[in-house]
Amino acid sequence: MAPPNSTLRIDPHRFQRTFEELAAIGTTLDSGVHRPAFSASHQQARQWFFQHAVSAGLEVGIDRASNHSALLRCGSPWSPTLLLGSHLDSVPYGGRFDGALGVVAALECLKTVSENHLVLGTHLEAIDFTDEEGYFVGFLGSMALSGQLEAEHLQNARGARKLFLEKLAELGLSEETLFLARRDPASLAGYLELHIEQGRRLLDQEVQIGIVTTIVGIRSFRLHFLGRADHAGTTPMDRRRDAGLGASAFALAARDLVLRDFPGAVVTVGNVDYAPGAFNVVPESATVSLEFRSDDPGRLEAIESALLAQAAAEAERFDLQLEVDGLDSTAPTRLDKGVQETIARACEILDLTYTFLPSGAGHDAQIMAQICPAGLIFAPSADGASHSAREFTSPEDCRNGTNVLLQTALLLAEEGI
Ligand code: HGY
Ligand code: MN
Ligand code: MN
Repeated sequence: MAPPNSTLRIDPHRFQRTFEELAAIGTTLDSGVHRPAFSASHQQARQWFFQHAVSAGLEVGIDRASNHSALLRCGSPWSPTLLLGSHLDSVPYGGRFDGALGVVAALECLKTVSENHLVLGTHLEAIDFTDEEGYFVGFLGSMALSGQLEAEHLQNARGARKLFLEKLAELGLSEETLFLARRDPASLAGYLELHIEQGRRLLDQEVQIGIVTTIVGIRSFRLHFLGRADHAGTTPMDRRRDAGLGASAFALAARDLVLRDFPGAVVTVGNVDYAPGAFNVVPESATVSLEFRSDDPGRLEAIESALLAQAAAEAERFDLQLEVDGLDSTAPTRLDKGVQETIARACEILDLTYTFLPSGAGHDAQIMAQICPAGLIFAPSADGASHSAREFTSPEDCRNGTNVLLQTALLLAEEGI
């Protein structure tokens, strides 16, 4: 017998209107978005989220880590809450689907359940997590809500710590309040997230939905190559201590090392900051933003050791000092099997093709999976593009993904996890 409410579907036109409204906030000329955490455009998007939720008759709330939520009480007062979420912050000059799809889809699910007056075994909460992209601290909001945030994460903020504290203060928050955002895991029935794949496997396999099995582990460091400022014209090439050469040699060597010794893992030098940064001064220092990922904890350790040894070797080669700051470290995570199977059932109800696959991108789902059953649903990305204005997912794929989120939520809310 078909589960109750298995014929329920979202309103695709309302979804699309809502999505386009959000995409206009912080939009860039090439139809990307620029909404780094705590920026004016990010705050504007969060206010939009609240206004939209209130006008849909939903309760709204902000926790002490500035996670923004819309709540639909549709269970008995003591029912647990099923979280449907993602994030409204973006990478600098990113795409309009990363994170936003999941938040708009969650809102649409709550509206659909509300207007059909369903009574479920759980409440439903659409949540927008703070700083998922780690502009300051990676997965800040979900780390705080899940009780995993520690003082050292804040000390090692990837973005400038002073600016981070100022942004918190502007919101009436502080480092201390962040820890008060912790939720009792017993109050949560689970966590579901719809997200764009940000790769091209669904596209290449011509499959409509991805069901994520594991999420990659991520580590990041800041490497300081320290040399000596000298005159660019009068300092012979063999008498320089050029920090820029150490950084550049490291970036190339890191790529070769991972390709050769850790196939399938990835390493990225996302930024190098030279100082003093003038045409006519040999760089005194070069600060490297290093990040690497693997779905295997043991390999992450091995990659870290190999890369830091490589950095030390390049520093020695160019007669430089090396200082290493450890920043983020997120473990590879397996997602709940039962939730994966429920997502598959939702796809079958909707007659959508699906496949199980790992995620090379990090997600709040891997943080929430530490305290409750979590599931992650992928919608296809055109050309696999993401973290760029080229990001695109068709209205049909957005609609399919949101209906899978809705049907999965209904199955979990009615049958428990
Ligand atoms: O970097 C990531 O994988 C994600 O977009 N935060
Ligand atoms: Mn992202
Ligand atoms: Mn994302």
